[in-house]
Amino acid sequence: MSCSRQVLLVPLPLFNCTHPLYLPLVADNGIVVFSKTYCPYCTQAKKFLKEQGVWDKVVVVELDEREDGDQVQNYLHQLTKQRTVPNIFIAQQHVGGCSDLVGLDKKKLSELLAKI
Ligand SMILES: N[C@@H](CCC(=O)N[C@@H](CS)C(=O)NCC(=O)O)C(=O)O
Repeated sequence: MSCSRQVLLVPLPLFNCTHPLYLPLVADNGIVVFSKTYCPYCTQAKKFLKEQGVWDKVVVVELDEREDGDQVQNYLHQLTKQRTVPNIFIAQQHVGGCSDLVGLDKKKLSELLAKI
């Protein structure tokens, strides 16, 4: 699966601010998926988002392709208490991983997607 919008080496404000929305990538984009290229759950989450017709709103950050991937993953862990990928945000809200995304109640998913 190709990623329509790959963001590589975007500077993220690591360790210097605890406010979630200070993560500008999350603040500025409808859907952000922190991912790893080889991760099957990430592939499944991307497929699900494509099926929802919102792929043009998705920014994917492949942590295994970034020099600062470990730092970003540690930061996400601090921020969300989740260490695994995919780590997904929709409309600035932390959704969780793939199982959380695909398990979202249809109404809740529609409400979130209506905000982006
Ligand atoms: N239940 C999780 C499973 C995610 C998961 O196990 N991801 C693996 C990669 S495939 C992971 O993050 N492993 C730790 C790591 O890569 O640092 C989900 O649905 O997202």
